[in-house]
Amino acid sequence: MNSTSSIYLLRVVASRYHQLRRLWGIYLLASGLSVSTASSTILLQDDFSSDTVGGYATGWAVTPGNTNAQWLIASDPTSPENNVMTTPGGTTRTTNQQYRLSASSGSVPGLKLSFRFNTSGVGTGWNLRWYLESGTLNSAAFYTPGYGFALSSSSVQINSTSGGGTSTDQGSATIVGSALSLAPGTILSGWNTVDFLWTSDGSISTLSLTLNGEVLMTLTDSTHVTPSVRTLRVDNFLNNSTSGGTTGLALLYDDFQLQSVPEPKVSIVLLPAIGIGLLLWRRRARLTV
Ligand SMILES: [Ca+2]
Repeated sequence: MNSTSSIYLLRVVASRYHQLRRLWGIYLLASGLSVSTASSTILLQDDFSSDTVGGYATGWAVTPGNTNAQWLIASDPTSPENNVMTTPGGTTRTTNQQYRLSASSGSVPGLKLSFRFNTSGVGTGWNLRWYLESGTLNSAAFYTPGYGFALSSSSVQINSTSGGGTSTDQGSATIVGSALSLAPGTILSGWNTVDFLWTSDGSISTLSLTLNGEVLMTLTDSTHVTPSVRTLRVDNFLNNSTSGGTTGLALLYDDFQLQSVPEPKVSIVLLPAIGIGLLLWRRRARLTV
């Protein structure tokens, strides 16, 4: 581009500032829409419809070294024909870990874990912790790099997991940012829907936890900037005050979906070129009328 055309372009941009802003807004909107409609790859999904009530959930297992009972399939108390997965429950105090290996996602721009949970049988003495980890577990207390979240009836936090590089390094989970107190009633008495999103632009990760359609927590972290997952892992804690049946005092889970998602900022790099191109096309079209 020579100096004359450069000056011409600057004049066009200056004279069409408001149009350019509008085009920018339109493109941002289109970019946002493209994120939600761009192809996502489902890495894992499970609604337990092919499992048998009273049996084990296919593909789910007790974390190695954990002595607690494996989770079972139960009927949804609000919709008996629907199969759900339930923690053992029914004991005074239960800590329990389960995991499910998925096919390796490789390195992807983002990961999204979604599921439903129901705490109607466990009062307020519970918490659940879900992690997307890049390694495989070989011990009940063995973490590998990734991110996850912890949720209770009164608080939420996002965690970074790290370490786990050798069989003698059990790794750890640490809080990223601060824990957030939840107002009473935030956790619904029936089914709740969780979406945990981990995206990265290559230099920083953005983590977001959504509960029942409302974002509870969003933060950024640079500990891990390449989303990948090999292990979907959960730790539960139940502090039941009375004994109960298998489904009476247990956390219930259903409708798991883990997908790789596109990184939302990629398409925005094209914005200036397309915006100016549209502007020049409009100006040329107007001058040639
Ligand atoms: Ca189901």
